[in-house]
Order: sequence, then structure tokens, then C-alpha cells
Amino acid sequence: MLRGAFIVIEGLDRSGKSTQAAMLVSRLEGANVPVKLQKFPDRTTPIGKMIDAYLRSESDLDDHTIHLLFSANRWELAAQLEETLKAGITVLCDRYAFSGIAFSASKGLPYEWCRAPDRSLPAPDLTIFLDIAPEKAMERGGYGDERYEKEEMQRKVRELFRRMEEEITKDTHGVVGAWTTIDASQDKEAVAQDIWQVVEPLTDGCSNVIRRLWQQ
Ligand code: Z5A
Ligand code: MG
Repeated sequence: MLRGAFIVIEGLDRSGKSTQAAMLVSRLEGANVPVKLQKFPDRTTPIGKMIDAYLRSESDLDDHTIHLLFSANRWELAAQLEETLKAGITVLCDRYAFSGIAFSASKGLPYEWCRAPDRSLPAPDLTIFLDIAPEKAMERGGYGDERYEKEEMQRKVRELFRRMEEEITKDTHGVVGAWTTIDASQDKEAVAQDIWQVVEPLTDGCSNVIRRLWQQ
């Protein structure tokens, strides 16, 4: 039996990740593709609750500490994620390790240090990066409520996502899986259509073994 595909949606704040993740789940279900949506941070676990308090500025944590908590939040769910894939179910993640690196490195932590704790996590088969200019994203609802939602920070985050895209495309660190960038400033239906074009080929499942992030 083929395993499920592991798909990640990444992007700046308010780029429409959660909107598109929900639309994609509906479309996959409509096509009879079993799918599980996983959001990171998963704020429901004990570690997730610490992250939630930090993001809502109800607690303060050292930059290194919060970075490791975000990574630990992925590790605590990694085995379950793999089991789901092996059961033939597609997993769609709303943010993953790439957000972890982009946000912590944009605060000034060394890039390589940020990458290290996520090494060997299950690697996505496809990462979809929703790209939008921070000033455009700011026009959308809800921006500014949480800790990192400042334009200057978002600009640095965007540069870091671009660096990761380049490295992944060149396979610099043995990153496996494809990366595709989609213009997230389009209307919701147009973005959804672009996403479907890259996801549809994966709907039959994957035959390869689940690979690991950053093995070099
Ligand atoms: N973070 C980290 O530092 N390290 C890590 O390892 C991870 C995360 C995993 C919370 O994440 C923070 O955690 C985040 C990164 C950091 N930084 N901050 N702050 P989160 O994922 O929980 O954040 P969120 O609250 O879900 O917001 P978001 O993800 O930034 O938003 P979004 O999911 O991209 O957008 P949306 O909710 O789908 O849409 C936002 C609004 O725009 C909404 O009103 C929509 O109706 C509207 N929208 C959506 N698409 C469109 C289009 N195409 N046109 C017009 N309007 C649209
Ligand atoms: Mg979201």
C-alpha cells in the first residue's frame, strides 16, 4: 500500500495559510483522499500551552528556550504524524520547521543553531510557500494581535524563507522534497487553484520511504 503524502503550507503571517489549509482539506476530502490537518504550533499539548502563553505575551521566555519548545512541539507529534502517513492518510501541516527557523533567526539567533533541533524530523514531500508582501498582509484581518506581527520582523522572516527556498532548491543540506512558491496576494480561489495544481499529483500517495530533514 502507498503511504500518504506529507504536505506543508508555510508563509508569512496573514498570508492565508489556515484559510488555504481548510480549503485544501475540503478539496481532498471531496476527491476521496483521506487527510489529516495538523497545525504547528499545536497549542493543545502541554508544550503547546507554554508556546501559546508566550505568543500572547502572557509569559516571557529566552529566545533559545522558545525556539527549542517550538521544535519539541513538532517532535512530540512526529511519531503520530509518521503513523498517519504509513496508514495511507495524507498529512497537511499548517506551518512546520521552516517557520521555526525563519522566526527565530529573524530575532538574531544563528541560522545553523536554529536548524539543528529539527534535523531528522520527517521531511515533507512538498512545501508550499505562500508569498505576500508584508504591507499587503497587514491589510488583512487580525494582524498585530500577537508577538511577532510587526512589519520589520515580517520582512526579515520573508528573507529567511527565501534563503531556505534557495537552499532547498539547490539541496544544500540534503533537504529532500519539493518547494513551491505561490503568489498569496491573489484572491482565495486563485491561490487555491495554484495549490491544487501542485497537490493533485500527490493524491495517489507516495511509494518512497519517509525521508528526514537536513541529513547533511
Ligand atoms: N512560529 C515560530 O516562531 N516558530 C515555529 O516553529 C512555528 C511558529 C511553527 C503563531 O503562528 C506564530 O508562531 C507565528 C510564527 C510563530 N508568528 N506570529 N505571530 P500561527 O500559525 O498560530 O499564526 P496564526 O494566528 O494562525 O496566523 P497566521 O498563520 O499568521 O495567519 P494565516 O493562517 O496565514 O492567515 P489566515 O488566518 O488564513 O488569514 C488571515 C486573514 O486574511 C483572514 O481574515 C482571512 O479571511 C484573510 N485572507 C486569507 N486569504 C486571503 C486572500 N487570498 N485575500 C484576502 N484575504 C484573505
Ligand atoms: Mg494561521
